[in-house]
Amino acid sequence: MTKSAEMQPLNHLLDNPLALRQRADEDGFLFFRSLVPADPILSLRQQFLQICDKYGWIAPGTALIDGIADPSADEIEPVQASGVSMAGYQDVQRLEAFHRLSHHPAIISMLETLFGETVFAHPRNIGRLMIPAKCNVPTPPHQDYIYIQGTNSFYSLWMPLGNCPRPLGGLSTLRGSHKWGILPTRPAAGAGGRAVILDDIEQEWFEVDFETGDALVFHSQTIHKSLPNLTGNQIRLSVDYRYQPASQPIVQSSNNPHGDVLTWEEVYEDWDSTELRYYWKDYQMSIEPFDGALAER
Ligand SMILES: O=C(O)CCC(=O)C(=O)O
Repeated sequence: MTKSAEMQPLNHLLDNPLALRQRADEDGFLFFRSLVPADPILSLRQQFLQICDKYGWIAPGTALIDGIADPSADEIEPVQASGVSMAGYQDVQRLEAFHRLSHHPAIISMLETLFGETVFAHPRNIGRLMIPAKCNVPTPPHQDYIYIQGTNSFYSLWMPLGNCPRPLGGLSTLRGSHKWGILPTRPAAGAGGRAVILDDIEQEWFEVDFETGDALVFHSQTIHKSLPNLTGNQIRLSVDYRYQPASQPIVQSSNNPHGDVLTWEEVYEDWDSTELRYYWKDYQMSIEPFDGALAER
């Protein structure tokens, strides 16, 4: 049986580490309203949409900030489940503000409370510009662990760049699923290319109408999926970032740009600041091999 329920904001637990950890342990996800101030999010939204505009994916005569797709965007061949072409996604990866947002003090402070130790922000950040075109289908139910590995104590943070009510296709999580182990998968369309097999499992999916600044944080093994974009013409813009306790091992690819679409040198070419360049080299972390078979079992 499949049910859906509303995610409840947990901002009141931000100064109560034990209660926050208990909730994460019980449910496998945490939802916060207005965790991050709107300014850096809306500024990044603008930058993502300028990239869409550069490639002609914005409907002429519409306000850029509304993110209304041009029907010609149907011809895009998206890379790395980013929703956009290789050239467009390389432009996203070059954005300093995109990488900087993953280090926002409000995010790091929340994760320090959750982990109770130094937080390591993976530099392999993912941006999604989900144009409602035939090439972009909803993200199937999956567990991030099989794609990331290293440690199962990492958490993913998903944040829309702007309001994301349910019909725009926000993220939905399956409560308690982080305790079910690594589930078998089958090939599926959408991000990751595989779906967890849930045929006989009773499922309680949690959803919410996301607003600018809201963040969903979930355990590496929590099953999650996106809702379908039912708007017909609005682009769903979001980021997903990953974090782990700095004492835990990591795989090498988590320190590479997502999808290896550029080298770090190329990513950094036009950055104003040097502060975040190669920051992960300052951490002494043990490097684990990536198990390719696990990603396809
Ligand atoms: O944004 C999406 O559609 C997928 C995001 C996701 O799977 C994740 O954050 O791990």
